[in-house]
Amino acid sequence: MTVRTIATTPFSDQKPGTSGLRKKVPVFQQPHYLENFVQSIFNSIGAPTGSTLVLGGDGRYYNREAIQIILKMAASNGFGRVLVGKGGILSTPAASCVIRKYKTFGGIILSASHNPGGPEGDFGIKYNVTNGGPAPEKVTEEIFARSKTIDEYRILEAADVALDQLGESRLGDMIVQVIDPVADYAELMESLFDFGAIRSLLAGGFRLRFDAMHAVTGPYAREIIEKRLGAATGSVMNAEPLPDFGNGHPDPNLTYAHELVEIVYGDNAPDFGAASDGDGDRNMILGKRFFVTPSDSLALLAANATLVPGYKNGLAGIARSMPTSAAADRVAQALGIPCFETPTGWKFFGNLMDAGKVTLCGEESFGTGSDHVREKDGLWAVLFWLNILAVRKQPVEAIMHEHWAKFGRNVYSRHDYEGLPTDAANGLMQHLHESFAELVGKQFGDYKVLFCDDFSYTDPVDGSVSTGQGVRIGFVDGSRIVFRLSGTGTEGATLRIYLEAFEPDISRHHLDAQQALASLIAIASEVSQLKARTGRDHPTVIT
Ligand code: G16
Repeated sequence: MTVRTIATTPFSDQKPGTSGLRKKVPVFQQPHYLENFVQSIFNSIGAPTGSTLVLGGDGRYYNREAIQIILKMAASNGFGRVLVGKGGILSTPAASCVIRKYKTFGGIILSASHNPGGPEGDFGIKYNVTNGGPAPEKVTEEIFARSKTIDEYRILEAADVALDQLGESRLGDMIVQVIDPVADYAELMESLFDFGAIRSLLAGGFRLRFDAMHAVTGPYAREIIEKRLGAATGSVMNAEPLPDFGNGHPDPNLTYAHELVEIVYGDNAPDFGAASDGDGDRNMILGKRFFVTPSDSLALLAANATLVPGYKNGLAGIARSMPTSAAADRVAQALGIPCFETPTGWKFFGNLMDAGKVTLCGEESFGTGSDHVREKDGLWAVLFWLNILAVRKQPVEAIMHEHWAKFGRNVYSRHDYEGLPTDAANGLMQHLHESFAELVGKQFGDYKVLFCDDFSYTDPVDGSVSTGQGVRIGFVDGSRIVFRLSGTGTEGATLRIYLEAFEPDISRHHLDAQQALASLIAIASEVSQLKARTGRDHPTVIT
């Protein structure tokens, strides 16, 4: 086997977004495209010779081919061992778990998360650092810088590695160890949650449906929910991971997980419903005909954490992304613990967790997690809920209403406008920036604007500063509208409008969020000149 050094020229578009580099499959299939990016990762991370790397992906189209290329490049870049999930599979939280457990020199995860897959769909790649979390901005910037000057990459000339049986093989001087993608993760879950209590809940007739959306969590959920916890066979639906996710859009929200939503809102609805995304780090939680917003879910988990063995000693603190509602802040205040507000992106939580400042983290984008790994974790959130339900023995809706009665309700919704022309979306954001001075003090019906800004964050641990993280319009009564462009899309631009109003009045807690937020929705559209600039007056997705 010989190492070949291949001459190449840079691609100008290899800037990682909110979570790694995501592009259409045909972009990644261009000669040298994937190789350039992988070599840029290796060139910038400086792994000592003989280091171990974790490698796996969500099984989407091009996963297997990419794994073979990366293995051959790792073997010619000095790695001593690669732990690769069987069949090339590792969910994002499981990869984080394996990196931490075996103290590897980070890992490469192949996924475009919730974006659709298939030959014309999306593919993605990201590097996670040694703490198991997504690379921080200074690392992704370095990777991008290297990608702009790259002139060669190294790859071993060798036959493909067999990925479908467990065990070790050699690739040049490097060992490839094919591992069970589920085992380490399942063991970690058993150490955090009271599996006995959840087993009794399920044995007592509690019914659930978990929608794996033909993505990576199928094998994990079958093993944990059906096999170890004893849920009825078939409780996990769409459990077979498929390269094109069965032509679906593996985004666990009310629009794209409609099959599950119909079951949970239908006759004979189960007591609990949940879904996860392409790579298993997102979650959606549903009760019988009831949707729990991700912001409320974070607050509820925090308020009930001591009911769960892994968190019985309480929480050090909570962190949430800026557009996530302040429901968790109210819980933190009641518990007397700090609550941090970070930019969007799980990478911003890593330092806070490593420094022991926070235990739970969450984002409105269907992400919840804790310091057990350094990624958000879909199945973990589902098990956390099941553990709480097993202890409290009340329906999801009743638990949520009790929570609101105690803390008040942060009524919340996000409106997404997908596939906008990039110029129109940038123009809209620019217009908002230019309106700051004029907006402050302005009255819109019952709402008076208190402040406008573009969110920036100084990391309290390393002092790094991140600017331009989303336009905020804050009102005198504490309500908020936030505008942000998505950093994970691959087609045009996606505008996200986040709406939040605090409702202390218990007699209004049953109101539908869209109704309760109607005035703010109208204000958002007016101040951004939405219709005139985008031609749209209705969101693609409402959550
Ligand atoms: C990624 C990040 C999340 C972030 C989300 C936001 O999620 O890991 O931390 O909240 O993107 O996406 P956008 O920029 O589109 O609003 P995932 O699940 O896609 O990896």
